[in-house]
Amino acid sequence: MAFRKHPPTVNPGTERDKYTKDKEPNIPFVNFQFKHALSLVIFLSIWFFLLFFWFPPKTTQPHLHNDSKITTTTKSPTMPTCYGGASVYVYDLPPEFNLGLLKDCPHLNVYTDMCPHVANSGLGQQLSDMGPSTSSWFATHQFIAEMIFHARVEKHPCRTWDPVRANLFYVPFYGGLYASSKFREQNLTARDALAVKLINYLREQPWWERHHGKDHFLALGRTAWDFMRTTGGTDFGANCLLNLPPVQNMSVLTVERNPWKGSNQHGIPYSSYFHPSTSDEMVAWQHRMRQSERPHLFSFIGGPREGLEKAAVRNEIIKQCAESTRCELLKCGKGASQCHEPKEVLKVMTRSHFCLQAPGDSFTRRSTFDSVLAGCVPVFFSPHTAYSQYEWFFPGDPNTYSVYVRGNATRRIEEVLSEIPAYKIERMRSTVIDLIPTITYVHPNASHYRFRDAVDVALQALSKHVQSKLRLPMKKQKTLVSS
Ligand SMILES: *[C@@H]1O[C@H](CO)[C@@H](O)[C@H](O)[C@H]1NC(C)=O
Ligand SMILES: *[C@@H]1O[C@H](CO)[C@@H](O)[C@H](O)[C@H]1NC(C)=O
Ligand SMILES: *[C@@H]1O[C@H](CO)[C@@H](O)[C@H](O)[C@H]1NC(C)=O
Ligand SMILES: *[C@@H]1O[C@H](CO)[C@@H](O)[C@H](O)[C@H]1NC(C)=O
Ligand SMILES: CC(=O)N[C@H]1CO[C@H](CO)[C@@H](O)[C@@H]1O
Repeated sequence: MAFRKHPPTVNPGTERDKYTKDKEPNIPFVNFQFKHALSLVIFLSIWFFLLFFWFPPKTTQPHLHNDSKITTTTKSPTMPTCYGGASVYVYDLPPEFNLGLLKDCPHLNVYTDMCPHVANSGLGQQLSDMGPSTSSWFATHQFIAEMIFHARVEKHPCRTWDPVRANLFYVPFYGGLYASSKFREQNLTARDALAVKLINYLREQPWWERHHGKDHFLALGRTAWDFMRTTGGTDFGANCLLNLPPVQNMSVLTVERNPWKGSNQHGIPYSSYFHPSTSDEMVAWQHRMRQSERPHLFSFIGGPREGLEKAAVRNEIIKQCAESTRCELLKCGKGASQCHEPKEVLKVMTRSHFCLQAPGDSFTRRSTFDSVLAGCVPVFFSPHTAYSQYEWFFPGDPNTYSVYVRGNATRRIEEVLSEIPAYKIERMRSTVIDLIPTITYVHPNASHYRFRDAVDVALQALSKHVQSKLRLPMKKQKTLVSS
C-alpha cells in the first residue's frame, strides 16, 4: 500500500543526595580520640561534598540495566507527573475540527479506510501476538500521532482547566486526517475550508488576543508539506494551513517539519506500536532489547520508489542489501505485505545491529522510531530524516546514536558499517535503548508510569520555548490577562 507522503518542492541548494550528616555530637563530652575521628569524618564529608559537586551524579534518564532495579539518585515518581512547568489549556473545539471528522472514517484518507486506525483514540487495533504485556501493542497507523497526542493531553497532569493559569493553549485539530481526506479535492477553496474556518474561530477567542496566539499550538500527525501548498509547483493535494498568516504566530508540532521554512515547526515522533500503561512494561521491553540476539549486521525494510531523485538512494540500498549476506531485506511491494505487519517489522529490526533509514516520499520515516523501539541503531542518508527534525528528542551529537552515510557514497554500506568496532556499536545501542521511553506515546489511560514519554518531552520543551519567545516571566504573564 502506497501511503503517500510528499515530495518537498524545495531546493536543498538554498539551505541554509543523600548523605546523612551525623547528628551533631555534643563536643564537650567527646574525648580526644573521638575528636580526631570527628575531624576525619568532617574532612571526609567535605571531600565527599566537593566530589559530589564536581562530578554530580547523572539525574537524567536512569540507565536501566534490569527490571525494577532503577539506579538513580533522584527519586522517580510512580504516578504521572507534570514536568517542566507546562500548564496546558485544551480548547474545546467544535467537533467538526476533531472527533466529528471520525464519523466519516472510511473517507479520511483517499488511499485507505481509516476506521480501524482511529479506534482506541488513534492507537488502532490491539495486537494479540506480541508476547508479554499484550495489551500495550497496537497496529498504530503512521500518520495518527495527532489523535494519540490529543488523548494523552486530555488526561495529562500538565492540563489546566483555567485559561488564566495556562502558559500553553492546545488546539486539538485533526489537521492530518482532514488533509488526507481532501488530497483529491480540486477546488482549492473547498480543500482549505476547514483550516481557514479553524483559524477564524481561534482569532475570535479571548485567549488568542493575550499573546497574539504565540502561546497557542497545533499537533499534526502528517508532514508539514501536506499543509504548505506552494503555487506553481506540482499539486500533491496539500492545503494552506501552515501558510496562513495567524499560524505563523503559533507553534506547530509535526512528524516532519520543513527544514527551511518551518521556524515555528517542531518535530515530534511518529507513533510506533508500543503504548505501555506501566513503567514495568517499558523496563521489561528495554531489557529484552538489550538481550536480543542480533545475527544481522544491518537490515532494510522498504520498497523502491520511482521517479523521485531523493529516493534514488533507496534503490541502491535495496540492491546492496539484497547482495549482502549480512543484510536482512524485507521488501515492500504493492498491496498487503509483511512490511506492514508490526510483528514482522520488529522481528527484522530486533535481529539487526543497524537499520537503514532511506528517505522515501519525504525525508522522514516512521521506521526511524520502529528502529529505536527495536534497539537497532539507525543509519541515515539525509540530515533531514532526523537531525534537523527531532531536536527535542534525540541527542545533540548524532554520532552517539546513529550512523550517517552520504547519499552518493561510492563505498558499500556493508563496508562502512563493518568498520565500526563492537564496543562502539554497543555504546550506540545502549543510547538508542535509553531513548525508547522518550519516543514512545504511552497509553492515554496510563496511571502508573514514571518515564517521560514523547508528549511529556514535547510539552516541557514547548513551554520553555514559548516562554522564551514571549520573553516574559510566568508571573508577569498572569497579570496581563485580558478580561
Ligand atoms: C480509557 O479509559 C476510558 C474510560 O474507562 C475508556 O472509555 C477508553 O476506551 C480508554 N481508552 C483506551 C484507548 O483504551
Ligand atoms: C469551490 O468551493 C467553494 C466552497 O465550497 C464554493 O463556494 C465554490 O463555488 C467552488 N468553486 C467551484 C468552481 O466549484
Ligand atoms: C502575530 O503577532 C504580531 C506581533 O508579533 C501581531 O502584530 C499580529 O497581529 C499577530 N497576528 C495575529 C493574527 O494575531
Ligand atoms: C552527489 O550526486 C549528485 C548528483 O548525482 C552530484 O551533483 C553531487 O555533486 C554528488 N555529491 C558528492 C559529494 O559527490
Ligand atoms: C538480577 C535480576 O533482577 N534479573 C532480572 C532481569 O530482568 C529479567 C527480565 O525481566 C528477569 O528475568 C531477571 O530475573
